[in-house]
Amino acid sequence: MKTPVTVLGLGAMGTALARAFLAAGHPTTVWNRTPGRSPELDAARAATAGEAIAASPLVVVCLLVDDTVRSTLEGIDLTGKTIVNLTNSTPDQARTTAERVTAAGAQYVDGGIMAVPAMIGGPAAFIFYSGVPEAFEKHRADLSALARPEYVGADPGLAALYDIALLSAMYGMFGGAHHALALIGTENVPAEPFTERFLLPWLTAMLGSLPRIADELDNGPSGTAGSNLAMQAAAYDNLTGTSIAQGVDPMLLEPMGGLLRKAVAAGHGDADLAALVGLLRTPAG
Ligand code: FVH
Repeated sequence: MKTPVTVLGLGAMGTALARAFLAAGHPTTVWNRTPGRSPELDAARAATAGEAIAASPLVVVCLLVDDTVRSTLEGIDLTGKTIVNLTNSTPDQARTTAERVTAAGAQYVDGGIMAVPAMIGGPAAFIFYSGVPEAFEKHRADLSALARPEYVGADPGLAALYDIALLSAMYGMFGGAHHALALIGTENVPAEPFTERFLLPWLTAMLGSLPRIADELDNGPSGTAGSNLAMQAAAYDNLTGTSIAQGVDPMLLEPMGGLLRKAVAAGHGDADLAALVGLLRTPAG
């Protein structure tokens, strides 16, 4: 028999998680603050979070924001449970929730979902986990019903750090793409062919340089920069200038221009893009 699981939260993501557990044959109990959500799920319905938690050794929590996780679990006896919290959190929030959950008798594993609801249970989805290693290993196979599990360490804050790093990269990428689409839109260039023929191939080619940047960060520079920062800083003025001339807000472009100028002023004009990473770290970071 498959491990019974409880899912707290039946928003878009919680519903997808419950559906994946059900499809994998797990006896599944669900609870949602507002009753009646996702009536199509063939799961046991609990009237309270406490009743839902009592039903299963493995409890997956997926609510909107972190503080609601703590208020939902407040006062409930969690003895012997494994709490897997897949709610978006900061590393510090995850550590605080881990302390509270541990004090209430459970083992805590935090998670960061790298998927949208439609991807859950499919091959491209993965989830970062961190926290009590024994609890994760005990439920690794159960959690595999949701997405490929990627355990990143015992510190409960690590999964959130990995998650937020990838989300930051995604928003930066979409920010650039959105700016490009706004720019070509000023001359009524249709978005679809531009995206298919130029934007996607260009971004894909540029993403190919990420392993070289990572290698330089880990092992130091190797050879002369093909596209040095002084050249890039000089050309960057044309990006912001064109944006303003075409009536597109340069708000998404400006931070990178500022960072390039800072790098050149700090003597990194001959360096490659990897040199920018160190400049992003504040003294306390
Ligand atoms: N959907 C996505 O694409 C992303 C993918 C990556 C992971 N995120 C994170 O997953 C968390 C849940 O997201 P969601 O998409 O399920 O969000 P909603 O559909 O808006 O559902 C929110 C649920 O949270 C419940 N809730 C809200 N406030 C409270 C509260 N004070 N006490 C108890 N439950 C609460 C809400 O319940 P209700 O409004 O129906 O009563 C929903 O069940 C999130 O961290 C994403 O960042 C999703």
